[in-house]
Amino acid sequence: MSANTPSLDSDRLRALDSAHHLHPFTDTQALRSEGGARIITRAEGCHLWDSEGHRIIDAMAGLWCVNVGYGRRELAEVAFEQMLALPYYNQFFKTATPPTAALAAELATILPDGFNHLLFANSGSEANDTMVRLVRHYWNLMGRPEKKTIVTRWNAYHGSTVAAASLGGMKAMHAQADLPIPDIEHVMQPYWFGEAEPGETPEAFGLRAARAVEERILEIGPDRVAAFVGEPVQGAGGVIIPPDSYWPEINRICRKYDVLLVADEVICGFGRTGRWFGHQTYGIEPDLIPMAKGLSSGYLPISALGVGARVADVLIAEGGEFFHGFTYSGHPTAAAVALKNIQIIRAEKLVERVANDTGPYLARALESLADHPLVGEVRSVGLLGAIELVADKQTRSRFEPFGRAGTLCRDHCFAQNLVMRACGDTMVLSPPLIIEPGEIDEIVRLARVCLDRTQADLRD
Ligand code: PXG
Repeated sequence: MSANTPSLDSDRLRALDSAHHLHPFTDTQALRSEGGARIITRAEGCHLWDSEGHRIIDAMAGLWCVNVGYGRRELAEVAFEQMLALPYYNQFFKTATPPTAALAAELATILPDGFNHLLFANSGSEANDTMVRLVRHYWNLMGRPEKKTIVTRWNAYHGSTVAAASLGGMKAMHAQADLPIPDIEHVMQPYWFGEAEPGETPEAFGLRAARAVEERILEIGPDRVAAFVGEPVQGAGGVIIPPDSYWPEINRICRKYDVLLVADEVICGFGRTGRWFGHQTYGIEPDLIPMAKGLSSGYLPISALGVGARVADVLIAEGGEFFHGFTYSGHPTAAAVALKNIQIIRAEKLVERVANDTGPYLARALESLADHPLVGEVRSVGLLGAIELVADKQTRSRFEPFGRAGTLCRDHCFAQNLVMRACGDTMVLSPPLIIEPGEIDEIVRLARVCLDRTQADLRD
C-alpha cells in the first residue's frame, strides 16, 4: 500500500468502496451482494497483488494497456522530474510545453508517411470524439456539409462518451442512453467464427463483410458519407481478427466513394499486433488514427488523434481556429511519461519481440487448448488472443443463455488468480508485451484448469 493510502484493512476498504464508489460497467447491487471488489494494491511485470496477498497473473495488461508491464521505475522517475519542473501547463493561447512538443514529434516518426500532426486528449473516448468533430469540420471546410454520416460496425467498441458510444456497436450501451446520435450507422462485423454461413471461407466472408460497407454507402448515398471507422482488430468485441480479404477491400471502397478511413488504434497501437500499429499489420490506409492505452502503457491518462496530410493540410490552410480542446490536452507530465514509454518500447525492441517471439509463442500455446471439448476456436495476432467457448465444436452452437459460459470461465480465472476477460462466450487475452514464454505457459496452464471447471459446471 502506498504511503498516501490510509492503512485500512481490506474488509474496511471494501466496505467503503461498496458504500461510495459506483464502478465503471458494474452492477453495483450485484457487486455488493458478492462481497464487494477485489482490491489490487501493487504490481510488477505481468503480475498483480491483491490486498489479501494473492499473486495474480494479468493476461489483460490492465485493460489492454500496460504494454511495457508494471513497476517501471523510469516512468515513475520521469513523471516525478516533470512534476517538479512543470506539473501542468496548457497548450492553448500560443503556449507549448517541452514534453508535449517532443511527444508529437516522436509520434510523427513512428506513424506512417503523411502523419505529421497530432491532437492530444486524455482517453480513447476523447480521441474518438475529437475525431468525429474533426471529420465534420473537414467536410464543412471542403464545402460538402452534407457529407456527415459515419459508418461503423456492430459490436465495435470506441469508448463511453456520447459520440464514442454511438460509434461503438454495443447495443446495451445504446439502449441506456438513447444512442446512437444521428448520422452514425452500423454494419456487420468481420467475425468469421461467429457470423459466417456454413461452408463460407474466411476470404469470402471477409469480402462479404467489407461489401456490407459498400452497400450501406450506396444506400445512404456516397455524397452523404463522411467516414468509415474501425478497429484493425476489434478488442472489447472479443478479439475479432478480420479475414485477410477484409481491410484491402475496405481501403478500396473508402477510396472509391471518397470516404475518410479511420483506424481506431486504441488497443492495436504500440506493438500489440507485432507492428507499431494494427493498420500496418492489415495494410489499412487510414486518414485519421485515434490512439490511447499503450501510448503511455496506462501509467498516466493520455490519448492522441493522428491526423494525416489529407485532413491536416485543409485544417491548417483553411480551418482557422479549431474550437476544440480540453484543459488537459497534451498534459506535460502525461506526455513525458508517454515519450519515455515509447523510448522503452523502442529500446527493448518490444514490437519485434511480439512479431518474432512472443506472438508466435502465444499462438502455439493457445493452439494447445484447441482440443478441449469447450473450445470451438482459438485465434491470435501478436499478443491479442481469443478462445471461443461452444456447446458443440462441430456446429459451433453456444450454451444457453449466451454469456453464461464466459462468465463462469471468467470467475474460475479470478479464483485461479488469472485475469482473463470474457466477451460474451469468448475469452480474450492481451498480456503485457514484456511477457516471457514461461508466463505464457502459466496462463495457458491455468486457462486449461478453468476450462475444465467451466465444463464441469455446465454439465451440472
Ligand atoms: N477505442 C477502442 C478500440 C477501445 O478499446 C476506447 C476506444 C475508449 O478508450 P477509453 O480510454 O475512453 O476507455 C477503447 C477502450 C474492456 C474495455 O472491458 C475496453 C476498453 C475500455 C474499457 C474496458 O474490454 N477499451
